[in-house]
Amino acid sequence: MNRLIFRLLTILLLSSICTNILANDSKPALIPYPTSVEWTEGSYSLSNKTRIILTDRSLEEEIKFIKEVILQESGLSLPITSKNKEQSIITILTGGETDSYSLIVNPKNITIEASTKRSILLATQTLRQLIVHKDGEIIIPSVIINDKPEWEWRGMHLDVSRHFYDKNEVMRFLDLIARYKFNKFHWHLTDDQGWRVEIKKYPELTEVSAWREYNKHDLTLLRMAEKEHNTNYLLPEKRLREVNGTKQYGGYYTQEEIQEVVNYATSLGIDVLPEIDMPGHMSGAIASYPELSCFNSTGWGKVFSSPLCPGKDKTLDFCKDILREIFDLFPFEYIHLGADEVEKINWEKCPHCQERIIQEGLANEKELQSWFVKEMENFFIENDRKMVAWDEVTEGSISKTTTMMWWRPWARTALPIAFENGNKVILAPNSTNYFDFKQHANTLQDLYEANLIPSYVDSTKTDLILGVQANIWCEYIPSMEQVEYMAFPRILAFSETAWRKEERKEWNDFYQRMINHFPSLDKLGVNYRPLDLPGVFGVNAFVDNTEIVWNHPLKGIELRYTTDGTIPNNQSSLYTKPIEIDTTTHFMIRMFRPNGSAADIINTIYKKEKYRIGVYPEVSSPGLRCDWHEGIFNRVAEIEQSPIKETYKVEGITIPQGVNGKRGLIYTGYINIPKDEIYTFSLGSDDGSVLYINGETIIDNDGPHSPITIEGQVALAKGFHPIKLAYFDMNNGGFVKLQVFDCKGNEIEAQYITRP
Ligand code: TNX
Repeated sequence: MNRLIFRLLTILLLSSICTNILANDSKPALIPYPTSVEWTEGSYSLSNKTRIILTDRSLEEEIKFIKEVILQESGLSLPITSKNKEQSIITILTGGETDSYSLIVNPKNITIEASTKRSILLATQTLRQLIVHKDGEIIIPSVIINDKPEWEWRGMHLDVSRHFYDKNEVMRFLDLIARYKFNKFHWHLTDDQGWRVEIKKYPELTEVSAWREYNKHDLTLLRMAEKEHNTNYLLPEKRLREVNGTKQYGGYYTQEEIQEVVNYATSLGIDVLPEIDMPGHMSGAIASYPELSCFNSTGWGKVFSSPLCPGKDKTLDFCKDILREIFDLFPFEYIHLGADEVEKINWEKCPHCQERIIQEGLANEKELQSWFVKEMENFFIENDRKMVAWDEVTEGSISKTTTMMWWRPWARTALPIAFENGNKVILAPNSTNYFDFKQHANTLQDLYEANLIPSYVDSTKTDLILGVQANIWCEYIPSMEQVEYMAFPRILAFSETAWRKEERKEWNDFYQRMINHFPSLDKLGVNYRPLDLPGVFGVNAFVDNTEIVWNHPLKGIELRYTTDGTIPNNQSSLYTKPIEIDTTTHFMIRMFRPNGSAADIINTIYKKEKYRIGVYPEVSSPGLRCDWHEGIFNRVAEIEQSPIKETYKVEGITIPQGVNGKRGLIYTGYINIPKDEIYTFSLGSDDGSVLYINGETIIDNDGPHSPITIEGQVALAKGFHPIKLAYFDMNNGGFVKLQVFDCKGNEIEAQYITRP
C-alpha cells in the first residue's frame, strides 16, 4: 500500500472511530442489507488479543485491507499472523459466484468465506458496519451472513469535466462508494467544458483545454453562492490560474495521478470506467485542435456543441491516439466512448463529411455517426477492449458487441432495440438515477422504490442487463462538498437497488437503517443532505391559531429560522420548542449538521385561512371529466389553447386508455370533503401539472420536468369543492399522481363527482 493511500486511510481513521450506533432492535444497521442475516447468541469482543490470520500469501493485500478497516473503526492495530488460533479472523477463498461471501461471527472467531479476492473486500465492508462500541467495549454481534449481489455492475459516475475535483477528492469519493459495495466508477473525463486527462501526444489538451474563463454556469453558481449564503457553490480558488493577466479556471490529472487513482480503486475492489466522450461533447479538445472540427472552430448547433469532423482522417487518428493512451492507463476491460447528444448540423454542410457518406455508402448523417462509432469500436476490439456507449447508439445501426448505457427513459425504443440485437445493457435512467437532479424533487423514496426495468421490455431478455448505475453530472456542482450533498444519502438508497433483489426491498425498513448510518457519515465529515423536515410544506394552512412542531428525524440537526425574509445563519433563532402563531407567517428554516455546517434552507409559509365553503350540486354523477388536448406543451396554460381531441369519464386522476404521449389533460369536477379540516394535497407529475381548488392554485408543479412531487395544504369545509387539475407530458413517458391526506397525515381516498 503506498504512502498516500496510507495517509488517506489515516485521515479517515482519525475521523471515523466510534461510528456505528445500534439500530432499534439493538443490531447494527446494515446497508446494503445482505441476502440473509441470522443473528445468533452472544458477540465477539474485538481487542488487541485478536489476530488476523494469513495462511494464503496470495491474499496479502486483502488481509491488509481487513486490518485497515478494523483500525479505522476501532483504533486497534491488529497483528497479522500465519498461525490459526482462537480469537482470530480467518479468511478462506471458496470459489463460486462472483462477489458472494459469507461472514460468520461467534464469540470465538470471525470467519470470512469468500468466492473471490474481491468478495473479501465486500465482506470486510459488512464487517465494518457490524463493529459496535458499547460500554467501553468493541464488539461484533454474533451473526451468520450469506450474501451476494443482485447486479454484477454496481456503478457510480462522476463528471469531472464541468468542474474539476483533484485526485484526493476522487479517492475519498471512491472510499465512500466502496463502503456501500459499489464496484464500478465511471469517470467522465472529457466534455465541452474541460479536458481532464493528460495525453502525452497532445499536450495542449491539458495545457489549454483543461482551462476556461468563467462560463455562464460558473457565473450562475457564484450568484447562487451569494444569494443562498452557500459556500458549496463557490468555485474553489485553488482551481484558478492566471495567463497573460486573465483568470482561468480548471485543472487536470497527470497520467501518474490517474494511475494512483486506478490503483486505489483496485485496492477497494472498484473498476474504473473512463469516458472519453466523442464525437460530440468535444469542444474542450476542439478549442486546442480546431482543425478536428468541420469548420475549424468550436461552436454550438441548435442544442448541443459542434462535434468532431468524422470526414477527416486526421480526426480518426487523433481519437485513436488518445484511446491508445487511455487503454494503457486503464486496465478495466470496458471503456466508455460517450457518443451521446451529437449535433449533426455541421456534418450536413461539411464537404469532408459528405464525401465520407458517399465513400462509405451511408444513408445520412445518423449513419455517419454509427460509422464513426463502429470505427472506434473496431479499434477497441483490436486492443481487447469492450466499448460502452450511451443509448443514442441505438438511433443508427448498432454493432452486437456494444454495451449500451440507458439514460433516457423517454427513448422507449432503446432497450427493445438493444435486447433484440443482443447488446448488454446498463440501466441509468435519468428519471431517478441522476444525482445532479434536485433531491427535494427526486425524492429518496422514489429512488429507493424505482423499478429500473420498464414494464414494456421483454422480460425474457433481461439477462442482458449487466447492472445499474447512478450518475452525477456537475454543471452546477463546483465543489466536492456539493457532490457529497447531492450524492448522500442517495448513495445509501441506491446501493440497495444495486445489491438487493427488488422484491426484498422495503422503504420503512430501509429508512430506519439509513437513519442509523448518519452518525458514521458525520464522523467522516460527509456533507450530506439532511433528510426532509416532515410535515413542512411550501404552504401550511391553519385556522385561528396553531402550534408549529418541527421534528427532524436526525439527532443533532439544529434548526435555525428567521421570519423577516433573511437567510438564517448560525446566530438566528434556534428552534427548541413548539412555536405558537396566530397570523400568517413566512419562515426561512436552515438546517445545521452536528459539525455546524449549514445545509438546506426551507422556505415555507404558515398561512392563516378560513375554511372554504363547500357546495352541493343538485345533479351529478360519480367521477371526473377528463379532456385530452393532443399536443406538445410547455406550460399547463397552453393546454386549453389547443382543441379537445377526446373527453373521458374517470374515477380519479388516472390517464385514460387510448391517450398517447402528446397529452395535455384537464380534469374537472368536485372533490367530496368529508369534514372541516386542513387537507394536504400531494401532486407528482412528469412533466408539468397544476392543481386548483375553488379556482385557487393549490399546487404549482408546472413546466417540462422529470418526476417532481409537491405538497400543499388548504383549509376546506365539509361539502363538495370544485377541483381542476391540468397536466401535460412532452411525449417522453410521464405520469400524474394526486394524493390527499387528512390533518393526521393519513391518506384518504378522494371521491369525485361531476355535473353533467
Ligand atoms: C445529459 S447523460 C447528459 C449530460 C448532462 C446531463 C445533465 C448524457 C449522456 N448526457 O451531458 O450533463 O444530461 O443531467
